[in-house]
Amino acid sequence: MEPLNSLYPVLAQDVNSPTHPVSAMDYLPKEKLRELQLHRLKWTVNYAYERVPLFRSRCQELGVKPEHIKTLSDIKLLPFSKKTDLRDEYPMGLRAATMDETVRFHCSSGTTGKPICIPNTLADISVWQNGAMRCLAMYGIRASDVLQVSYGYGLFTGGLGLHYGGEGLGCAVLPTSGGNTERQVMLMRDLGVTAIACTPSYFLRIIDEAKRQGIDFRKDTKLKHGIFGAEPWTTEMREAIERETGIIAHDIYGLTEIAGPGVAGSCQHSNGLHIWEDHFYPEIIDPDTLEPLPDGEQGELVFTTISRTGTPMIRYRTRDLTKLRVETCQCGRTMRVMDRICARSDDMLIIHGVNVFPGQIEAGLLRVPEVAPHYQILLSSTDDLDLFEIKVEITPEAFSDSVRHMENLRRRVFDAVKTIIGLSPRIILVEPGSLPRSEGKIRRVIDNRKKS
Ligand code: DLL
Repeated sequence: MEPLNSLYPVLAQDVNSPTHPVSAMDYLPKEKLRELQLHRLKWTVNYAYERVPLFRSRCQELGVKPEHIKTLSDIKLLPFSKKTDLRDEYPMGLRAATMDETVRFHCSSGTTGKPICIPNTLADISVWQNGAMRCLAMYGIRASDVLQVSYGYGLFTGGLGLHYGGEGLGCAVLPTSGGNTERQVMLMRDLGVTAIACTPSYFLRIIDEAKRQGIDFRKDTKLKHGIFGAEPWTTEMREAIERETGIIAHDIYGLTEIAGPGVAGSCQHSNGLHIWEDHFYPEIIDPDTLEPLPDGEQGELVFTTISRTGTPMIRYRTRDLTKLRVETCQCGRTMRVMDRICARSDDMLIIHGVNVFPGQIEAGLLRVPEVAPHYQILLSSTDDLDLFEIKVEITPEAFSDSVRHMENLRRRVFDAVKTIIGLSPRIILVEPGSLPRSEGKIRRVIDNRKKS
């Protein structure tokens, strides 16, 4: 008898090929891709103009009409949108779909003020699932994999996004959500989990717990893949995780406003992420002049959703800083690659007049082999002086009672950071396990400086 599963072509094992329905779009010839993007862009602009009053009135202020969009580069005629628009129009001012067409809300809290709320239609959920499935397929994940989803489920998009992606590929999904780390590790081992999806910082917490239980990832688990994102993390962090556990640490990117996890993902050939451009049209702009920048130049990432109907977002300023690569990827996918995102413009710290991103500090710290991937950046002020301190955990093997050894190590950590940022922070080496851990997105910067 024909097995029931064969009715679903996505469950085939050779999913990662140009002929497979999940991955085929990844390889769409460039001219076909541009044609499709233009068609979808025109459709989206017409749709949003008709249904979203704020977009229509902004276009009218600029004297732009949907029929002015004739080529992809005409996108620059359109107005930008920002997180504050979603806040100002809270809860549903940018919604294009009716309540009948809406099937799910996702919200993100942000750090201050009102949350943003994004209504999704069934078609949106399917576009998003498609993005997540294509990422997982690209990582090498198949129907035979057991996928533990340790991103939070709920208003946050991490849990449900990876859940739908995993189920769509036919994986056995273990929806643990975040927290209860002791049980997470037990289930990982007992159910033969082969892939885990969570924030990189939560995975560090899971590594600690596995050590506490005497579990060796290489010998006692079947874990092969980590699907990490939702917060900036550096190449150095990726290497530290891979060294420690023997897994491959893949990068997944997304944001609530545009879909959720699965807007872009890393492939094995580039230390960057393919953007699923058939749904999410990327631009890089100069954040000061707002002018589009050519591929290869670093700036702010802007997305236009070209196949979403619940809340179409047009020229949405993400605040994430990156560049689009000029060269095509060796893997053969035609979808453009962006550099991994190690910084957001709103995370930039100005210390003693110098612009510093936490990722630069992380990169410096993790170049010292004795440093564990746990650190905290502390900023405070006395009188008019900024105090800049970094607390750093070191590995249990490197921790010692010898004052000379520790002072030597402290000096090397200081030099590694100073080389990158050009500033002289006070480095405080702390005991393994003493800094706070996170179950979701971690907060590594504590800025208690007086605001002027
Ligand atoms: O963090 C969606 C997500 C869930 C992505 C799970 C990946 C995995 P938001 O809470 O709306 O959505 O936060 C979006 O998180 O603008 C970036 O600043 C940051 N971010 C997301 N993925 C990455 C990544 C989810 N791979 C914001 N690398 C984005 C760096 C990331 N930053």
